[in-house]
Amino acid sequence: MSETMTNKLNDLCKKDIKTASNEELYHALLKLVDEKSQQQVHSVTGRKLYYISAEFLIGKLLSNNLINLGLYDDVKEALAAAGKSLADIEEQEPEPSLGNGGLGRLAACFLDSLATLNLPGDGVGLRYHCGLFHQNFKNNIQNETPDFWLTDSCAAQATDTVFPVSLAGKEYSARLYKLPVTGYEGRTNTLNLFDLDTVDESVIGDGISFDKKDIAKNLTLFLYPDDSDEDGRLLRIYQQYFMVSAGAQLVLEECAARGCNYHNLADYAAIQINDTHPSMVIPELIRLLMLHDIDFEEAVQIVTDTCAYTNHTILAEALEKWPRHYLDTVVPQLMPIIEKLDALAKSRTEDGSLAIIDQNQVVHMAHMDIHFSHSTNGVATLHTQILKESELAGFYHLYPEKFNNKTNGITFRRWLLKCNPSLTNEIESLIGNGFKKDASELKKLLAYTNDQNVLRKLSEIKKQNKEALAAWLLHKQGIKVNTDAMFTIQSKRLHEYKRQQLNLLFLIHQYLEIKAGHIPSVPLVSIFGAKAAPAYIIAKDIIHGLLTLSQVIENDPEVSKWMQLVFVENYNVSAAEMMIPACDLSEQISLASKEASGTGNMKFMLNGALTLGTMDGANVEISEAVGNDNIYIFGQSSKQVIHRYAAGDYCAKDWYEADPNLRRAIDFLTSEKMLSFGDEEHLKRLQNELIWKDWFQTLPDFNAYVVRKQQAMADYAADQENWSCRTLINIAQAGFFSSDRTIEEYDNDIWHLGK
Ligand code: 26Q
Repeated sequence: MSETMTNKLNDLCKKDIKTASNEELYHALLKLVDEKSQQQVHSVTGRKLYYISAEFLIGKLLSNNLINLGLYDDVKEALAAAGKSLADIEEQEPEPSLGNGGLGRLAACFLDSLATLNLPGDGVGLRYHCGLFHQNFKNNIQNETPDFWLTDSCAAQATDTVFPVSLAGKEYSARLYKLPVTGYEGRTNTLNLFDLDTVDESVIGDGISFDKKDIAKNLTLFLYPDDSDEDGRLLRIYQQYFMVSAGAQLVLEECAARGCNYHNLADYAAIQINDTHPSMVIPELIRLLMLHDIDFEEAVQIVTDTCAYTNHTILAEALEKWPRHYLDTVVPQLMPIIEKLDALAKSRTEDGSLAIIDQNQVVHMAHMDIHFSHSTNGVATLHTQILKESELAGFYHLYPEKFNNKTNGITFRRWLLKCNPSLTNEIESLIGNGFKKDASELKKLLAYTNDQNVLRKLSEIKKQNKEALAAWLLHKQGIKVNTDAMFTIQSKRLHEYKRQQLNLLFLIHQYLEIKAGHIPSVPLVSIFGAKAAPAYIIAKDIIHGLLTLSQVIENDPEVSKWMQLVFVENYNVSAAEMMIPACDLSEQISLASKEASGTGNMKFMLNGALTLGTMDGANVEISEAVGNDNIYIFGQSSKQVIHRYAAGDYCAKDWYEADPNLRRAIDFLTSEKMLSFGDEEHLKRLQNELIWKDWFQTLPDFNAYVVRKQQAMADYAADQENWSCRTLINIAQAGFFSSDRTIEEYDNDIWHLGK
């Protein structure tokens, strides 16, 4: 009842909400959420999950919490009656900057699903003051500035709980902050974030630079501080150990309070290690158990039974390995334990490649995880298969029973209910609201594939979402886009393996074709969102190439009526929520075998975009779910790619020379037109990279990509109703990709959580 809600909000505001400012209303709503969510906090019996992760990319929380707590409609109505808008109030909320990409967003979706499924599962991470950098563009180049997101109103609540953590022989105090995590008609869990009281934002200098040695002041300033020098790499180890030592102490304290005697820790706690960043929790827990008079052998068994590890990448350079002297410096107390674990690992196998400490005195974090946890999982069927067959084959032979797959998922509360209310309402009017708790019910939509009214409605909703995105782009970046065009979007971290550069080459090709008088079947608005790691030079060159081309197009009226290139500044969760519902064609064009899963692919599908993608990661499962007619697949298979790598004879230059279109596009990077807006050093370096290196085999997939994308454009132009029908099939088949399904699988196979 909105009248009761009006009274409630008047009370919380201590004034008539008609006269309250958006800021006052924001604080009132925070209190409302807090009260309601506290009612859903339950005590725990049996096993409780601790999901330890360097990232939790949670996004803004207010609307999401209102939806989960069943308050959204009443609040919206009460506000509307007072002439206020929830969207405006949401503007008051800073977006938490606690993550970077897929792994962090996955952790956030998992927390939502755990709470929704009434499972006891808390997050453990760090309270970064500035998190990931804020991105802006100047002269077509990415600049990084600190993101001071941490204001009083949004911060997780400080507690009196403090744990001692020893870093490089000095004692520090890790303070616990708690953030409630609401579930959709479920329970309230907690995201536990640790921080140091002495961290000082004023030490940040130019851009995001700071004194990397002053640990007391800098420890939790940034997520993934620049690690191009040794001090930066050491800082990452400081952060990781701080997180896991405090986390391990929290686990032990909570379990003891519930009656655990530590010998039976695995009956009270399940710990999920999200990639290798929290791997030191293994030796740290062993160390702490030994301080409680448990001998080494038993401690190893307890920890193995408690911990499980998720791998999110097969890129060798992302598998963390540290020179042992880094660990000697930062965590000397762990080294005797890591050495004993290494000896134990070596006693289990003759194969030196499975050692924790290798001959070069390098410590392999993933190896420690696999030996001393009871489960190792990949994040999509293909990814797990590649781990078993190649990347981790030696481990798979040693421990076949430990390996399992858990295909990623996304929470439909944020990625449908919250970000696409019109589509949600339409679905509800067709199949009822059961899909909100059981995503497999979306299949009921298949009954409407021939219903012209429904198909027309879907097109209308898409068009409205495109208008909304256009208005947002105009407001934020002063860019006007043509909403009659087809919208194609590639939004994800910038990385060579994800191949934003392939998209760039297509757009150059398209530009040159239009200049040559070949008019495309439909105007195209090509949208990007991506941050490049500050020290990743080629990634920044790719951004430069895209921004420069964008200007070339914009300044050419003959072309700009047919194509536009928009790069969204500072891509984050809020931007994604605007972009994804407006997308017609979802670009998932990584080099096959390299993208572990992808989760953006699932979000676009759920919101009625068709996928243009390679047979990589979860794209494979998406293509199986929707069938070949409802997805645009192109490019080499993972087998071909792996074969080409093994043969070691890939020569980009041969491809450059053999294909005139490709050559023309690559040459254009340093053309007069590009140089009139762009910088020669960046563009030349990018061009050379493509001709002489091209580690991620962009060139062999170029032609297939162009053909497939133009096919999609022609299909879109030819028959809107048929396109709409295919989007409906994608939505209907998206149920499998709910993180509720993923979490149920983790619980059944790995965690076995209590209540
Ligand atoms: C590596 C070395 C040293 C320090 C940091 C890192 C580092 C940092 C971040 C390594 C990896 C990451 C992030 C990885 C990530 O986001 N992976 C993505 O995880 C998603 C969820 O499983 C998958 O869907 C994506 O395919 C995968 O790329």
